[in-house]
Amino acid sequence: AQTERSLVLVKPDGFSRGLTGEVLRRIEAKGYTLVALDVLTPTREMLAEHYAEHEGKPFYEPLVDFMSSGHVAAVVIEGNRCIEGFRALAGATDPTAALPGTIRGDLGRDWGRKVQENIVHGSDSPESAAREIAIWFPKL
Ligand code: YYY
Ligand code: MG
Repeated sequence: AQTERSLVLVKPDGFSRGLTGEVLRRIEAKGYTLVALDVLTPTREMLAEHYAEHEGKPFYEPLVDFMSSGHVAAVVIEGNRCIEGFRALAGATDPTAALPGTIRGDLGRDWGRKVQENIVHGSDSPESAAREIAIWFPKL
């Protein structure tokens, strides 16, 4: 009953820095299963759906610009409580404040740009996971 899926993205900063393997390594080392993988440059339309909850916020337009600026790796992971578990692996949104030991804390920093580039996205609830997986993997 607790088996869940979560949508993970390696964002353009993480992908271009060659950190996709490191992110997948941490997910697999934690014990979660990879269910689907894709590499693509997301369209602004996809990102508008994905980030609908943030529309109108000051960081929204820079976020869509950044996320559509290059390749991302989209991944569906599976395992009991993997939504909470991956958020713990990812660490806090702000990579400067994210604790060492987390993906953002170990691998991220403030680059002085308009939006926080923080390497990964992870769904935050079962409802968002289902909604997001349908956007990135419509055939799943
Ligand atoms: O779920 P999480 O990625 O940790 O943060 P959200 O609050 O959902 O924000 C999505 C995305 O937007 C975040 O990863 C970076 C960016 N962002 C930002 O640039 N500045 C903020 N004050 C809040 C979020
Ligand atoms: Mg979020």
